[in-house]
Amino acid sequence: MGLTIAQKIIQSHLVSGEMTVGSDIGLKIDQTLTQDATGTMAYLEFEAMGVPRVKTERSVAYIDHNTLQTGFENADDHRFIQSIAKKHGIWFSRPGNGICHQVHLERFGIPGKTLIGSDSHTPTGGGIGMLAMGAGGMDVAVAMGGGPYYISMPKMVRINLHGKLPAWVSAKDIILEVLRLLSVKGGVGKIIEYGGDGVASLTVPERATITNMGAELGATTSIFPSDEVTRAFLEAQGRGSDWTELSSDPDAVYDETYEIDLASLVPMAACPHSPDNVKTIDEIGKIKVDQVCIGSCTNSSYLDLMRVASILKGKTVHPDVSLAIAPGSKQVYNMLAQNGALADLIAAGARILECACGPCIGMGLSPNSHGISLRTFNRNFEGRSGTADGQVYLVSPETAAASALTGVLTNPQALGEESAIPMPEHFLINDNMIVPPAPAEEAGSVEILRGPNIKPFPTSGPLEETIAAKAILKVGDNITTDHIMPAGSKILPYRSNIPYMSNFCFAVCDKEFPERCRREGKGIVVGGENYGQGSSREHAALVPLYLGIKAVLVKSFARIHCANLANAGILPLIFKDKADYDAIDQMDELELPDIRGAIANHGKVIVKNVTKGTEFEAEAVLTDRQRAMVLAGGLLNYTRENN
Ligand code: MIC
Ligand code: SF4
Repeated sequence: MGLTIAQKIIQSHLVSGEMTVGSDIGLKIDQTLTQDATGTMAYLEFEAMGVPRVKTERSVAYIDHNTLQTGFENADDHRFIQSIAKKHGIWFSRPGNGICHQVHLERFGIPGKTLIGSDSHTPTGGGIGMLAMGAGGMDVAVAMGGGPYYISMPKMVRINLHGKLPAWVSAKDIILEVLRLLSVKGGVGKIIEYGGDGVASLTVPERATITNMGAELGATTSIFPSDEVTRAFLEAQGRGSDWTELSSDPDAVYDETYEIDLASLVPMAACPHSPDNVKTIDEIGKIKVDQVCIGSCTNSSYLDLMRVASILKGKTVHPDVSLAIAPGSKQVYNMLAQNGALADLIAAGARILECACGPCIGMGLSPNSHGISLRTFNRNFEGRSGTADGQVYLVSPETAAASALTGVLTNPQALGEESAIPMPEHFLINDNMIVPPAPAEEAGSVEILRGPNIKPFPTSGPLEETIAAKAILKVGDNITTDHIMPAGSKILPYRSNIPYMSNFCFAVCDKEFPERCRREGKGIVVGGENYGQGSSREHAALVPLYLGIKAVLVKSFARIHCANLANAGILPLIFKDKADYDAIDQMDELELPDIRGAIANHGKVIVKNVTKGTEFEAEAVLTDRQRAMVLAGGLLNYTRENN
């Protein structure tokens, strides 16, 4: 039987398990990446493992999230990461060099290789045919130490793209169409592979926009073939020798197949507050716009910003609109500066931000009260922009730029003829902001620089015989990691300070939650479908652990968050019968008798609702390895016990 692209990469990296859907597989990891908001914790965990040098082919530490530096905290963490990188064999991308996913695609990604990153948008690398997955910091630490990365073997989904996009419709509109079709949970447990004759018409940055936002489908990853377009991109990056061809076998078998006619697509937007709340621009109508933000790892490539510059050239941003633009990398920024496009953006009135995540993660540029913000980003979860009642619409760079000029949501197809933006034959290559690690023989003398913001991470003990705790919080469907552990400029600087962060846990849903946990000393969180969607931040598990959360009982989980809970030693459980969710009220007394025995022996997980006098069954969402991990009290304890 023929293989899909992903199955070929999995087969060549398989360390354990079998390639049958749902089985636990271990994969050899060739490359890792971290960013600073998850990196400090990941490197503290890496240090705790006691491995002197990374064992991957390439590991890169990026600084791109926490660049506001409103106090000493971020700068201290950056110095910590830089010194760790130097000592342990990791390349260091300095602040200002760009967003991890954009820079990794430009400078390090290689078709056919495996990559895990402590950021959920790591699948961006699928744009050049990498098997690139988001993971929790602990999993990245283990991979840096040479350990495999474990996932359950995903289903294979094929999306065939046919024909060519019409003028003014772009890659963002393709992925918004996929989100409309499949929803934010439609990709869970699946790898999305793109094929069909339309693929050849898409450049690598366009493909990367699509694989990037596959994270919003909940997919394990998304991937494009590696073809002549990929070769031309790598050659233009001076890395032609990294290219290999990669395609699926003609008789490859997919679990699901979808067809999209590119020519029939129109400009679209994801309306507040979910990336799958997709409507056409014309359906939404000419709503008044207060702010436009262009950038993020989804849409900040050279081609994206050249398109924006060509729309804004010689014009002025509408007086009621604030337009901010963050180029994705120093390479992009520098090229725009050299060819004059930057001058066009500045002249039009754009507020140019540094090459970083910026407003995408609420680091500045929060919209006004009730403000409508059009963003070329990938997430519009409630409150993520930093303004609780901000209304964020996710759009293409073309729609964003057109609307910035008119002051109302505008279909860019109204702009007339679209000018051609050619893919450069040579990108500007200058890696002077990427610091290589110290040679192994000098590593011993590198001092690790630790600031006072770094506090020890919480540890957990072995799983108790019986868990008895209240349903300390009950939430609904699609709870995101931004609900569980918000980011933004006030909280993000404290990613290495779990005690401080705990004051904000679930703040979006219930401000009393941290206080209640402290009073009760322990608790069980109850939730609906797709619990933990969004970010890979393991803080959404470590902070609840610190607050005494013993188990999370929901209808279904998002992949990375579920793994992060197990890594932290918190028990992830799903209702066997989803109707049992309705019968639990917040603060009901719950009991999981002999839970240790049930986890160890694959026994029935019984949940007693002591308050209501009822009882029902739940299931642990754990592989055999994760069972051992939870019994030991998390991945670090498990690794220590098994070394
Ligand atoms: C995000 O887009 O939510 C982030 C910030 O990049 C996160 C990582 C983090 O929380 O640090 C992600 O996507 O994994
Ligand atoms: Fe950064 Fe936003 Fe991309 Fe996350 S989604 S990596 S915050 S640009």
